[in-house]
Order: sequence, then C-alpha cells, then structure tokens
Amino acid sequence: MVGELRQHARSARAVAHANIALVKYWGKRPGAGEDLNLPAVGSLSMTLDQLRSETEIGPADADEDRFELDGELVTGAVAARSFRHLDRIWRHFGGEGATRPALRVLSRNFVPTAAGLASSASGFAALTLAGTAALTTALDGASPRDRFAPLSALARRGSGSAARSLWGGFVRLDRGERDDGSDCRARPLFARDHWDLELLVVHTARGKKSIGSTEGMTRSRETSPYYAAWVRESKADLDAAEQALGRRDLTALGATVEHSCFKMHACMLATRPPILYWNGTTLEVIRALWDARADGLEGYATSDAGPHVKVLCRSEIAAALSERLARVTGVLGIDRVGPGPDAHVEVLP
Ligand code: 2P0
Repeated sequence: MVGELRQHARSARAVAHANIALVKYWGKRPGAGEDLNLPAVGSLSMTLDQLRSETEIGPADADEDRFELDGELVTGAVAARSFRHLDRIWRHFGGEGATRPALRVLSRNFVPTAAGLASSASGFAALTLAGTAALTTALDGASPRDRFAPLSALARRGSGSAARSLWGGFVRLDRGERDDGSDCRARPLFARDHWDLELLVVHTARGKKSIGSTEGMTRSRETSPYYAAWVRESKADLDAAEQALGRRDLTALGATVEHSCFKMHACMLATRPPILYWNGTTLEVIRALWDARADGLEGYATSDAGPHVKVLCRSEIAAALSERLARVTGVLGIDRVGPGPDAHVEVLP
C-alpha cells in the first residue's frame, strides 16, 4: 500500500470499536504461514457503539518498548503479541533490515472484561491504526477512512476479528483466495444509521473463557467431523445475511444469524475433546428469547467463545425484550448496545 516509513516515530492516537459477528468466524486455513492468520471462512459483523479501545503510540522515552494497558505496565505474552504486531507493520512498509524504533503504547479498553466481549478486535484495530500513523505516512492526507482497506488485512494478522473493527455499522470480512492474504480484508457494507437495530448483551457468568479461540479453532479443524460442513456453508450464510441487511428484513437476517451461531457451536461441541462455552443460563436465555418471539417480541440469539447471549432486535422493542430476559434465573445483567462508528486515527501535535 502507499505510504513510507518515517525516519523517526511520531505520536498518534486511534480509537476502534468492538464488534459482534452476525455470521461467525471459526477456523483458520491450514498451511498458510501462521503469521498471516488466514480464516477458513468469511464473517459479517455489527460494530458496537460505546465499547471501544483507545490507543496512543509514540517514541519510547528510554530506547525500549513499553506497553501500558488501563494505566498499568504490561509485560509478558500480551505485550509481546502487541509488539510483534508493530514489527509486522514496520516490515509491511519496508522496514525489513532496519530496526523498528522503540515505542511507547498506551491503551485503554472500554470493553468491560466481564462482558465476555473480546477486546482483541478493537484492541488490534486501534493498534494497527495508531502504529501505522506513528511509523509511516500511509494515513497522512484527507479522509484516512478511505485508506483503511489494506490495513484491514494487517489488522487481521493481529487478530481475525480486528479486521472488521476498522469501520462502523455493518462490515463483511471476505475469506479471500490468495495465499498471501492480500484479498482477505474487510469492507463496510452499511453505515450505522442504515437500520435501527440493537444488540442486547445478556451476561450469564463472570470470569474468563475456558479455552482461547485460537487454540479452539485449530482443534475443531483437526478433529470435528462437522468442520467441513461448517466451512462449506459459510459463504451462503454471508450472502443471505448481507441481502437481508440490505432490505432490512429482520426475520430473514435473524434466521441466518441463529443458524450460523448454532452451526459454529455444533462444530465446537463435536470437537475432541469437546468445546463447550455455554452454561445452563445460556440455554434458558435462548429458550426465553424464543418464547418471547412467539409472543411477538422479535429477537434473535448469537453467542461467541463464551456463555453470554447477544440478542439482535429492533430498538423499539429492546426495552421490553430486555425486561423479559432479565427475569431469567441466572442472568446477571443486560447491556443495550447500538451500531457503532468508524474507527478514527489522528497524528498528535
Ligand atoms: C467471531 N470469534 O467471528 C468469532 C466467533 C469467536 C467466535 O473472532 O485467533 O480473537 O485472534 O484470529 O479474532 C474470536 O477470534 O481470533 C472470534 P484470532 P479472534 O467474532
């Protein structure tokens, strides 16, 4: 992509919002370099308002990388993964052979960890934008949003779902065909004001998920007999969801959202040893949601690598549906979230 490395790093700040997949990503292409992180399937998501990561990157004071998350110095695997990603950006823009300048990364997550919403999507999207602006000229000039497309492929290498967090509203990440991953990048489908939808995040547990998704995906590919069917049907779900979104058909969209989610979890369950992210409350919430739907409150469930249920519905019924689901025993709380904005990046004076 167009853009040159800068002689010296400068300070830049980026904000990127979290997203929830309406058509799911689960599985990586084998054989492709680990570092490319190529998904076996595409995905389609809604970017979330409020839930976001804010990241500032600038030259390090001492000549040593430093990473602070929510005001605390972070070392170990989390910091190493972030600096590996900044190395990637450096090499992508031609830094091979030269040493990347030491950087100071200050990041804040406004994604409550208890929400069971991954901060890796917003975190790596913000890191990609702030890192690119700090190290290169690629985002200089008018309308940086128009320059996000190739950066989506870079963000994907940090974390698959991060590729989708560069734009607001509704976003599709295509699987692509090329082995180098250059065509595996997301694109915005519909802006946040396209449709008055909300996502109810129904919390059913506290604490960390049982198995990381990167490891889980590898295990499913290697052992789940349903994996091939899961991969084969993904494109049809993506197309159906995109078309339903386009004509604002919640009944058709919801059917695809639930089908994609349940196929993913069936594939996980058939993995050896099984991957089960749900708890009893997860199932009770889904049943209560289906009962509510039969009573005219139209909401559709999805869930990720955790026990929480996310419910897609029109804003006008969100309060009534939320009140009803809050009565399910075991529900700890419900957040209402609308479609979020584009990511944003600026060079600091
Ligand atoms: C998704 N998930 O589409 C799916 C649904 C989890 C279940 O994207 O290995 O943290 O960093 O590429 O992006 C979680 O996976 O995985 C995820 P990596 P990531 O939202």
